[in-house]
Amino acid sequence: MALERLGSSLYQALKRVFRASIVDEATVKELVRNIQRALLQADVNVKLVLEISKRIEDRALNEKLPLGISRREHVIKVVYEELTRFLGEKPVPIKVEPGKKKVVMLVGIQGSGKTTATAKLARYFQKRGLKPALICTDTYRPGAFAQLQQLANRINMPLYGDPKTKNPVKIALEGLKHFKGKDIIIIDTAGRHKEEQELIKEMKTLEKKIKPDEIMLVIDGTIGQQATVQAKAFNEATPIGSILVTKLDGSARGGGALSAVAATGAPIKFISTGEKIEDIESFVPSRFVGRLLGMGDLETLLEKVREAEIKVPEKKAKAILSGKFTLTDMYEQFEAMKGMGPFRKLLRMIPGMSYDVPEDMLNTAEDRLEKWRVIIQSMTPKEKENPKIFNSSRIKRVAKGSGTSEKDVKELLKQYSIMRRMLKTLRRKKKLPFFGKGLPLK
Ligand SMILES: Nc1nc2c(ncn2[C@@H]2O[C@H](COP(=O)(O)OP(=O)(O)O)[C@@H](O)[C@H]2O)c(=O)[nH]1
Ligand SMILES: [Mg+2]
Repeated sequence: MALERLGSSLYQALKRVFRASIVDEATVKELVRNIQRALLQADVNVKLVLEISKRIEDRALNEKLPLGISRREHVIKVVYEELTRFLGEKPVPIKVEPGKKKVVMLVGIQGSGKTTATAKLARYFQKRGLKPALICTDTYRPGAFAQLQQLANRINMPLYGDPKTKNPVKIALEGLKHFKGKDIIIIDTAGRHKEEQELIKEMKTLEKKIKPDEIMLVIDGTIGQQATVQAKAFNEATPIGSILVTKLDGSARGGGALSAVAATGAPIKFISTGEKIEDIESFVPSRFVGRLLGMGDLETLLEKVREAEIKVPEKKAKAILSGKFTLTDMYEQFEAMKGMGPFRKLLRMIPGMSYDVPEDMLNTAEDRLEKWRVIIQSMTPKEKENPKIFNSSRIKRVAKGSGTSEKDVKELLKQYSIMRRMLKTLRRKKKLPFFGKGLPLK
């Protein structure tokens, strides 16, 4: 996603907070300035940027700390919450129930991605066990029916249309009759217009005659904050409207488009992030922000950070901080991670780790965790405390004892030195996510 750039600048801004030795007014002000810069680069409207900065700064500096939360955690929480609010309330999902024919009509200016989105939406509901069907009412653009037919065929989706008829309303009404038993019917429209007024007028005519349950405006995300004009006109014109923002993969302006639409109060229900039929997702601001920042859901995040912290006794953590990290410590870390979900997921959720841990190390760690634990169990206390003493006969013995191969043991030892090196780097950066509580990190 091209939004990655926004995500990574926001993340870099937060990272400074993770790393700061103390979190004070200057830290918060610097954070806010960096967030502003990141948002402006993503084409977010200046006024909106000022609004969100003010809220973040006010809350981060003045709000009373919730019980058991450090200033640092609180600042991160505030940023997360304000970005989420910035992208709108959690939209009410389209209620689709088996047998209750829900009719959704897609409108939008030419090239915004309606036809593609029609197929994507159908696929979305199909994957959830529902029976969708499509109607093509684009009688304006030659080849429109063929385009949708091709997409529909790929996902085995029934499609109604008639390239020879010129009357879109007639096709729509016939199609609705044709698809009586379906759960959701998605209507693709022509959208031959290049500007809002005409589009809205056309939409109202269709609305009156076709009477859909919901009208979804498809907005091209690459237009950035300009999306506000369409979204505003649309939101005022129909009470049954929702929004689907497309092409968020191809543009650095996606953040601008999303925030502009959200600011009009129009509910964004879906976003599309690629040309493939599967590239659609329901839009949930909190989830979106979590992913944007590369840190998952906030509640889970804070919870897991604390869990991870509690598992390491302070004395041990201090020893590790002061430079000692043995295989016993590594084993205890593995133990602590057990039952906390996949290693990768856990690391992703910890601030300061999500962009730092090399991908291949995550993969290895996830796959080998169990094997490593068994290998370490087969070592003598001396070996665990001082892995340097490993030679080929010791490796052979441990491999035999643990029912693994010498290659496995060597791999573990290599992994151990990688982890040790990583801890050293983290230590230098003054952020040690696993061993945070009560240490000089706060
Ligand atoms: N990269 C990317 N391209 C998209 C996306 N959605 C649509 N497109 C492309 O945008 C172009 C116009 O899409 P189309 O559905 O025909 O727009 P319509 O005129 O509104 O029906 C096509 O080339 C699509 O492949 C998206 O989310 N990402
Ligand atoms: Mg089309």
